[in-house]
Amino acid sequence: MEEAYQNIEHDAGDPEALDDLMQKIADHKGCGTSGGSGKSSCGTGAGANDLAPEIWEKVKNHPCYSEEAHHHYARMHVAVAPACNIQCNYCNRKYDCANESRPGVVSEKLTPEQAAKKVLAVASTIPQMTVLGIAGPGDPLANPEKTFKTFELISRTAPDIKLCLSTNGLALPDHVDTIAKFNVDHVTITINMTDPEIGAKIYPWIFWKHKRITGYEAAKILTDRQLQGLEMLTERGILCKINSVMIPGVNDKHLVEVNRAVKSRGAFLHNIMPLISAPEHGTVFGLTGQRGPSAQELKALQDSCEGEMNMMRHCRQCRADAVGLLGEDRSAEFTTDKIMEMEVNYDLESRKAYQSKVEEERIAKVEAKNAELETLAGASSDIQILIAVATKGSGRVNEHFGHAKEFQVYELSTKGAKFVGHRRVDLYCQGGYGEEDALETVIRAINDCAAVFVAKIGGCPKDSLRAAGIDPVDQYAFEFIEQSAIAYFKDYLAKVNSGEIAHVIRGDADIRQGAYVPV
Ligand code: CLF
Ligand code: SF4
Repeated sequence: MEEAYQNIEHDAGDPEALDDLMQKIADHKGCGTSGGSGKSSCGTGAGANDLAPEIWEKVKNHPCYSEEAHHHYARMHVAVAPACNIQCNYCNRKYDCANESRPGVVSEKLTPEQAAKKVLAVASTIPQMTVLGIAGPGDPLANPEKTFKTFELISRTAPDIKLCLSTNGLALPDHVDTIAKFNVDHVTITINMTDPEIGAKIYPWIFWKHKRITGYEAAKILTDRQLQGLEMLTERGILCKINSVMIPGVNDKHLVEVNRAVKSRGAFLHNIMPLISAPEHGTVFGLTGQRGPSAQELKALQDSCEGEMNMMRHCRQCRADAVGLLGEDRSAEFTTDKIMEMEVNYDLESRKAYQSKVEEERIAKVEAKNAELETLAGASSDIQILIAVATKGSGRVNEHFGHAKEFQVYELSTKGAKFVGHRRVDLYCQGGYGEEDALETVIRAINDCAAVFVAKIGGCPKDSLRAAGIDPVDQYAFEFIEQSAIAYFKDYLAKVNSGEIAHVIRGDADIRQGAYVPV
């Protein structure tokens, strides 16, 4: 297998450049620990002026590594890796890898050659698709031939696409050199524990050195291999993101320790995701009634870890064959049948031209936000509110309430508008009429928000939202989200200060647990 990879040049750069980059990543580790304004200069929300240029170059159009980028750039996954070498209690083999995906079956598994064709077809149709990830449906490194063959084909035919990998980490130390050789410079490791006692409650077994190992011993091997793999990757200047599944009563408190352990080993980002668990998924946790966290439980844990390290909060737990912006799924447009009939016209120049338009929009968005933020300068208040936003991308309020499949959630304060999560919902509008049951689930999903920003909304849902204490806001239709949110907050504060409205502390909200049904 190794010989097949020899023809790919390892382009990690000269040793001095690598040292320099590693130093910058190491410096990055320091942010957030000393308090003050340094905190805001790292993590997914960071912009061009906040990160070392080399790191910014790596993350600026990666939708998972940059929250800001995820409004504009898309990723795709190719499902070339069916086998797995461990068992997680939140995974049912019939379903996507739950580490990286919603509980929905992968439509079809691909050969590396089919995957390479699919990447070209998507790249020529979606010019803002910048990242190719392999994330299952099993573990990519339990299928190394298929995974690296796919990377080899794509790095030859579509060299502008970043390569990304997600793994449970058991086999990681054996493949770090190959990962570096293929210029895969973004690797996600799912680490749910560093304490094998806790690990034994999450992983019934691992398959290691041709043997099935269970219990404490299995979890000990897994955690040792995960942390070893992380250290090896960061030593080589490869950006690492850690995904952790928050399982209330099992590892929720322990994840603060996990956060410290991965931070100290140079991880760039930590993504704490909610366990999604329902009996219909057929998982151990689903069948035993293990619940997932509420929206506020998840946010509280993410906030508590943010003192150590910035957190990814925009993960959509996507399918192993997902295509598109993180909040959308266009995989049904790119089935193998359709791809085989497609005329593929992979044109690097037109991709670049499109992306430079995206950059112009992105700069305009940041300028608009900063200008609005200046008008808040000097304002002093402890009040914070959450708002929900209906958007289909580009950082604008551009989705109708009834068409929203998810809402993005922003926290507003005198510091500005900060993205803190998203909530998947059932469609309210079903073929032209409003679905009242769906409206109830939407309200439960955004119950912790003071307002919902939409491009358009009908009279009935408006009344129901108001009755639930949520302000339906359509005055910012098609405007930039953050600029609008800051303007709204300024107005909100003025009304509270004048006594026109009372500031109300909102309650908790639901994270959707049911199986995802693509529409
Ligand atoms: Fe895919 Fe993962 Fe790469 Fe992103 S997903 S392999 S880093 S390109 Fe992203 Fe999807 Fe969350 Fe993963 S939103 S599940 S974090
Ligand atoms: Fe499932 Fe992924 Fe866990 Fe393997 S690593 S058992 S595919 S969730």
